[in-house]
Formats: sequence, C-alpha cells, structure tokens
Amino acid sequence: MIATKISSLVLLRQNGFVLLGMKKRGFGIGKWNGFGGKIEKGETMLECAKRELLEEAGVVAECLEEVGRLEFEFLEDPLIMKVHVFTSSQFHGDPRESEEMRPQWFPEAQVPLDQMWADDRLWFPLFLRGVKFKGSFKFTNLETIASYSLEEVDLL
Ligand code: 6OG
Repeated sequence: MIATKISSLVLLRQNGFVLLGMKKRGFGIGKWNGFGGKIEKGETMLECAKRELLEEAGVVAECLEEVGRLEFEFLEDPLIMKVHVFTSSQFHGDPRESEEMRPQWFPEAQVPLDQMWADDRLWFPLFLRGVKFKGSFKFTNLETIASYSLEEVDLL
C-alpha cells in the first residue's frame, strides 16, 4: 500500500499581494510556498490550516476558505500527498520568521514561480483568478512532472 499524507496549505492575500514563505528545512527546502503541514489526529482540515499558519508565520487567519485540492504522487519514492489549499484576506498579526519559514509579501504579478514547486506554475494562475480548482500531479522526481490533470470546479 502507498503511504498517504494529508496536509494544508494557506495562501494569504491582501491588496494585490500574496504572502509566501521560504521553506528553511525539510520537504521543499529552498522553495517559496504557502504555509501548511500535516494534519494531526483529532483535527479538522480547517483547524490544521489555522494551526500551521500560526506556527509557521505567527499569524491568526479569520475566515479561511478552501479553494483547491491537490494530489501529488511521487513515483521514485511511493508516496501520495493530498493538499487542501486555503486562502483568506483577513488575519491578525504581522508575519514573522519561524524555524521553518521566512515570510515575504509578493505582488501578485511577481510571484516567484521559478523558485516554487513545479505544479504551482500550473495552478497558481487559477488561484490568483479566484476560481476553485482540483489537480492531480505525478512527479518523476522532486522537480519533474510526468503527467497531470487540472480543472476549475464550482464545488470542491
Ligand atoms: P511539511 O510536510 O514540511 O509540509 N506541499 C506542496 N505545496 C506545493 N505548492 N506543491 C507541492 O508539490 C507540494 N507538496 C507539498 C504541503 C509540507 C508543505 O508543503 C506542501 C505542506 O503545506 C509537490 O509539514
């Protein structure tokens, strides 16, 4: 059986900017990404998203809305990751650096896609347009997508 990992990913937006973090350690090190991580026992997906955002960026989000579902399969090292993508433009606190992430606001037109996961180049434009999306990506290694499907949806 292939191991499955379920994680959250939060992308805050405000006034034409999107908050990303430089991953300082672990999976995805050296890439800009939203804030998130693995769901814990007894937690809802929304609770996981809020907790990870607070732990990694020091920010408390209000009204997180789920906008995307992504599934990744890594063919080299059999693992399936299911990632629930959330967004909000309302939050408390100033983003601060944590052991895991260094936050930075980027203008929406200057998101550093060349320093992000390869799948982000495909779904980020949908996210920025404000539509909901579902995607499934097979990676041959950490940098290369072998095949994928991606669709806009009304309901997740
Ligand atoms: P930890 O396992 O370090 O959290 N994640 C991905 N995010 C994007 N944009 N693309 C991917 O393509 C991803 N794979 C994983 C989920 C890992 C964080 O990274 C996200 C989690 O938010 C393969 O706790």
